Amino acid sequence: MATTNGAVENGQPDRKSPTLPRPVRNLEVKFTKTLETMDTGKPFLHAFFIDLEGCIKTLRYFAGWADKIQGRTIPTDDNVVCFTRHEPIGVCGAITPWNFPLLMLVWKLAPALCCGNTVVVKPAEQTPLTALYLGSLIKEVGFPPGVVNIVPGFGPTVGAAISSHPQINKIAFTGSTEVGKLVKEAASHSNLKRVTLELGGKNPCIVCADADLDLAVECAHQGVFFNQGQCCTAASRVFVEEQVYDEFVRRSVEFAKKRPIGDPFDIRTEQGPQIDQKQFNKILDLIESGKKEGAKLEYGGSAMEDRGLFIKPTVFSEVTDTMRIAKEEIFGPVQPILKFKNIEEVIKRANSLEYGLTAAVFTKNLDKALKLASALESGTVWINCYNAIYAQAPFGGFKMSGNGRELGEYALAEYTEVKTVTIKLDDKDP
Ligand code: NAD
Ligand code: NW8
Repeated sequence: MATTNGAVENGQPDRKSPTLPRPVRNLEVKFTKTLETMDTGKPFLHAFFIDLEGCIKTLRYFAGWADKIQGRTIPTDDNVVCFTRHEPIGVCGAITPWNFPLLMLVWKLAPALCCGNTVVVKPAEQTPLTALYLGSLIKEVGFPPGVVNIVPGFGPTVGAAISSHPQINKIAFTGSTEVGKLVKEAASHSNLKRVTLELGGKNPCIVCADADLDLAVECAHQGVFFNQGQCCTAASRVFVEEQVYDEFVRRSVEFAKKRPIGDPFDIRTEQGPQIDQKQFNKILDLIESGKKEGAKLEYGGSAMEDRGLFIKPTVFSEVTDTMRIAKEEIFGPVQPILKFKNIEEVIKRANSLEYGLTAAVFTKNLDKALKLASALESGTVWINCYNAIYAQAPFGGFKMSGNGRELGEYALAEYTEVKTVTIKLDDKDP
């Protein structure tokens, strides 16, 4: 058992806190989630149970890898000893977004450090607080100076300087496709630094007629509205089989109506404000396009009249593939629901965009589930669940949703260079 001051008892270290007494640690946990809510407007309980929990799980997972980064010995047809070393890449840049400020940073920081790299981090200009606070904790626990460097600033200045820096050997970026292209371009024009990108998605969520409809409605609802809709994984194209379409729409509207919106520090709140005026305007513009292009507005469709950057949970039915709301990343609380007739058709439509981050399938039929899991062009396919993200499982995009993988053992490959060492042995008998 661990003691309250984090000391070792019965030979078991207190894994939660190797250095700090528990009362201090609890204060820090509280402070971190408070900062994230202040900075993003995301509900306090989400900041605590999802963002902060996710950070802790990711750090623990990669801490476990730190003494297990090892190469291989390779047999050849020659008289040599051949082995590989998995060496650190060196200085790694990280440019992070505002939707999960600390979590996206930790997804980059943890694998970078456990592979022996140093890191230069630029948090999003909208949300620098938790990164800076983490910096103060890193200093306090005694990291050597220069291992983690936090440089807040704007994209075109600090972000561009990191992307084009000749002595930064790798960059990990999460954000828009547009800026992802700029980062890759700057990397190409400078030193061909390694680039991993985690960009957006227009993620299909496919609900078959044989699905558990209660489960599908709730997962699709949380899948699109979670984090004010500001998720790269947002279920922003819900394809529902025609037999259950009307019932699915009806129940989805019921869910949207009940979604508690308001003060992010109120523990009942599920939805806070959007991140800023620019995103708010973009979402309202897309909602207007949906109305104009003939989608049926089932619920919401506007900002909350009495408050700042809050947008009503919005549900559109009768959405077709050519509408802007079915093609563009909305990054807001808007659920477009489309109808499909058969599996071959929905596979084709789901795969028709250049995005390929995640997909979800709701069905009780195992054959159908596995067929869809292999046919869908995305880095993740969730079957009968949503946002099931684990530190152990790789996460990343097919096609224009990104390059490379974060999390899991696969992430280690993005933070190491493989060196082959070959030793010629003496051919004479010893
Ligand atoms: P963005 O891509 O501009 O911002 C992400 C990060 O990139 C920030 O840290 C920003 O400062 C930095 N950046 C901006 N310009 C840069 C440059 N020239 N060089 C290097 N770094 C630069 O995202 P945004 O403008 O805040 O949001 C726009 C859209 O991006 C959203 O509507 C959404 O569709 C998408 N987005 C996706 C994610 C995601 O998780 N994949 C996160 C945020 C936004
Ligand atoms: C890292 C993250 C998680 C985790 C749990 C629950 C709901 C939503 C998300 C989530 C380690 C372990 C667990 C989520 C997080 C980021 C994005 C979208 C969804 N992550 N979670 Cl971009």
